[in-house]
Amino acid sequence: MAAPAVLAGTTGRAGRPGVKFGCGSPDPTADQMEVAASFAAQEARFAGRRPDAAAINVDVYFHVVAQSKSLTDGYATNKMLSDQFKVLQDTFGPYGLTFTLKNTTYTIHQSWALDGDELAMKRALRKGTYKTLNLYFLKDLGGYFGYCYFPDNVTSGSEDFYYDGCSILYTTMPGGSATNFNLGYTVTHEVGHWFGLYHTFQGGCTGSGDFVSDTPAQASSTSGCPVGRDSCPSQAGVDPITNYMDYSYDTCYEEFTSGQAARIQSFWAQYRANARDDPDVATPPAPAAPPAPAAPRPLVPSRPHPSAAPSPLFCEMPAIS
Ligand SMILES: [Ca+2]
Ligand SMILES: [Zn+2]
Repeated sequence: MAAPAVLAGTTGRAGRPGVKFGCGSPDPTADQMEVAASFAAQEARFAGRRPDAAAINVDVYFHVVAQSKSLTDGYATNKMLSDQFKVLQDTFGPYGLTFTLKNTTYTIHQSWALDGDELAMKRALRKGTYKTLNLYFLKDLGGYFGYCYFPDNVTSGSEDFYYDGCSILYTTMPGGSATNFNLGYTVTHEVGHWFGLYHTFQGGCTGSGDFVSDTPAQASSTSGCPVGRDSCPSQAGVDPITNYMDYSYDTCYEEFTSGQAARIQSFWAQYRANARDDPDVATPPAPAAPPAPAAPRPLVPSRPHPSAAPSPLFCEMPAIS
C-alpha cells in the first residue's frame, strides 16, 4: 500500500534526554508469568529438549519510518539494514532459528518516526501473521532503545495482533550513532522478548526470576560490561552480563543460554507456530484517509501504549557521554 507521506519542516528535537538505561516496562503480567512457570516445569521434564521441537524459520519485515530521506532523520542506509539482518541471523542462528527477510518498507511520516500513533502506524505497515516478525526502525522513541511484546493469545486482526512486533531506535543499528549500543544487538534483545524471553534480571535475587533455570539470578540490570559482577551473592553463579537479555553494552553481549533457547521453542510452539495465513490479515485494508500531519511529540518520554495494550517492553536510552 502507499506509504503515507507527510511533509513538514519541523524536526522533533535537537538532542536526546540523558535518561538511565533501563526498561521502564511493567513486569510481565501474573498470567504471563504463570505461563512461563509452566513452560519451565515442562522444559525440566524434557531436559530442555521438546519432543516436538522443530526448526523455526521466521519471516521478517523491516519497516523504516523516518522524517525525511536523510540519514539523520531516520532514513537508515541499505548497509545498516543488511548488517542488521545479518546480526539477527548470527545471534539466533546458533539456537536453531533462521530468518527470511521478506521485504523492507520505507515510510516518511513526521509523527510515526517519533513513535507517535503506534497503532495507526502498525495498522498501515504490519505484514503477515502472528508468526511474522515486524521490526519498525524509528528515528526516535522518546528516549528508549526499543520495545516489543511478549507472545500471547492474540486474535488475528485484533488490536493486540497489530501491536505485535518491535519498535527499534534506528541509531542502534550496525554503524548507527548510539555509542556503545550500535552493533545491532538491540534488535536481538527485543526479538528475544518477541520470542517470550524476560530480562535476566526479572524478579531480582529471589523467587523464580526470569523463569529460566540456567540464567543466574540478578538483582538489577547491568551497565557496561562489569566482568565478575555478582549482584545476588547468596545465589549460585555470577550475573549473566553477556546474555542478550541483560542491558550490557553491545560489545559485551555474547549469548542466550540453552534454557532460553528451550523457552523460545516453548513459546513458539504454543503461540506462534500455528498462526494461520489469514488473507484478511496478510493484506490489511488501507487506512480510510491518510493520517493528518501531527505535531512532534513532547520531549517527555511517554508510554505510547494504551493501558489495554499487551505488556510493552521499553528499553530506555543510556546516558550518553
Ligand atoms: Ca534465571
Ligand atoms: Zn528489554
